[in-house]
Amino acid sequence: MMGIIQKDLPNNTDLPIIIVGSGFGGIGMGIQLKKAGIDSFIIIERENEIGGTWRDNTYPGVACDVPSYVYSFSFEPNPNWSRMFAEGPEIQDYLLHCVDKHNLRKHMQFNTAILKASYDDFSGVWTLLTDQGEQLQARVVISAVGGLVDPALPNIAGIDSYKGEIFHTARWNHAASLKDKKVAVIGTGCSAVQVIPHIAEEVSELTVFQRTAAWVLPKYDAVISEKTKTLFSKWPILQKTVRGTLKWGSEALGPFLILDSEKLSSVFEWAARRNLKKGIKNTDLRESLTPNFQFGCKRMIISSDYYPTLEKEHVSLETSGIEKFVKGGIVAKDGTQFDFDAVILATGFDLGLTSAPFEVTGAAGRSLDEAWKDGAVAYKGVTVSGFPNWFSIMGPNTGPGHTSVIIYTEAQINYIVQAVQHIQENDLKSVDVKQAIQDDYNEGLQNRMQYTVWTSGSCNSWYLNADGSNHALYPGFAHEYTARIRTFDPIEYKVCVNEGISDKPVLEAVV
Ligand code: N01
Repeated sequence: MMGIIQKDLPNNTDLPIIIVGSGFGGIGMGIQLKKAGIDSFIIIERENEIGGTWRDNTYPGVACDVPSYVYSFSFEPNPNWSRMFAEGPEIQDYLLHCVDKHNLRKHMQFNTAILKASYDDFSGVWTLLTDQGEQLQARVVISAVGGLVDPALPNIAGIDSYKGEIFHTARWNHAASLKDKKVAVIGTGCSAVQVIPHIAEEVSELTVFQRTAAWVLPKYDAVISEKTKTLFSKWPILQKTVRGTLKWGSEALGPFLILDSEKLSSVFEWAARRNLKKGIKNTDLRESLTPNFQFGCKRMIISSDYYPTLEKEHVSLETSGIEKFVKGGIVAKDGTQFDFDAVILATGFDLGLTSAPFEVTGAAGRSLDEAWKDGAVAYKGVTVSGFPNWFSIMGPNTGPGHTSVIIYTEAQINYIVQAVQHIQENDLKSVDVKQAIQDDYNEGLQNRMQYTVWTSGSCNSWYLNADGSNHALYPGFAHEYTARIRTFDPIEYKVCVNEGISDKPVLEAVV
């Protein structure tokens, strides 16, 4: 050990853990910290309520496209899901229930956005500057800001000149009535496919602007009977079995959705073509809706009402592309001008998984943006070398292409709890993943990535960076990822004891 000046520092228990974000990640983290007997944490939330995605996405038809029994915490099962694929408000209620049950509200600080976080090499303390002008200090920071949060607004000429209603699906304007209005939807991703059938029921005309046709599978949704709910309440093991079956079922289908194999992809392509044929009778329309990329390259979509809606008389599909917005509507690339009362942007999100959530400065004054200039990397998606005691939930390369993201989130939470326990029990100043360990992990991961359908070059998607690399998804099975992240191993970390303020930066004062 070298160069330690004995000065009094607050011990670890005096320094709170700061969790940024109160969506699934932040809430799950709070619950598991409490279960581990750790109560000294604050959850900082920029909005005025918890819920993240499920607070923000309130568009008509919003629902989960992963079965609820597996899109929920295994440690907080809900026997009362009303349907197989719960709708948005029910998922938000579930999260509110989790917060109340575990008394998390007393840990929350709402209406506070973090602007900057910086690490002090000497004290090993993170300082977070908020938009309220506060400076919060923490030994450990857990970034749970989510990946699909900030709406991506399209860069279309003249968009500011349009004078009608215009809003994004994730910022639905409930004050704007669409009843008997001429409405456009731009985009045909998961959000669009959910919203289109719902608004089609009330608008007078609906025009859907499609840039890329998507593969759509039928949605096998079902209402859950009261008898089933009672059974699950009385015998939680039954619900656990259903969760396990869903989880292992999706794992079995994983290779068909992950690997760059035309043979494997053709199985789902066949099912999606069948769904298209069944849903769309008009052959020209069917042709326009036939995708030209390998199944799985973009996130698959499930819906049983999207295609039938497109065949309704007052609904049309526009595929010639958008030239520009004008005051009264949109001019398509083929010159056709459309007048609209309202335009709905279902244009997706700026991916937050692979960029710094705000200005983050780690050890030796290096910024996270600098560390990630060639693409976001982390060890197991959670820790980043040179950013001691900084943990991410849903960080780089942790998204699934075939199953519930909550399985991955829970595994990360469990790993972070162990790391925090290790820091607290050993009164450590910091743990910082070794660069070589992180590099090895990511080299292996990116090697595997070349065999995935996501980087096959057959499509463009939000999974990919501008250079075509994928820093969003995990190129493997969920059970394999969760096994890899099951145990926090301090040997993989540079560990620094908390003996006072070091006269050397933490990175040098390693034991
Ligand atoms: O966004 P997207 P999303 N001009 O990026 C089009 C999750 N999710 O909000 O394909 C014209 O998928 C774009 O066209 P193209 C889920 O993980 C989950 O629908 O790029 N069109 C595309 O059609 C999902 O993957 C649930 O050519 C433009 C669409 O807009 C993720 O969120 C529900 C355009 C964007 O599709 C994102 O889904 C909803 C432009 N300038 C979402 N810019 C669940 O049920 C973009 N597009 C859990």
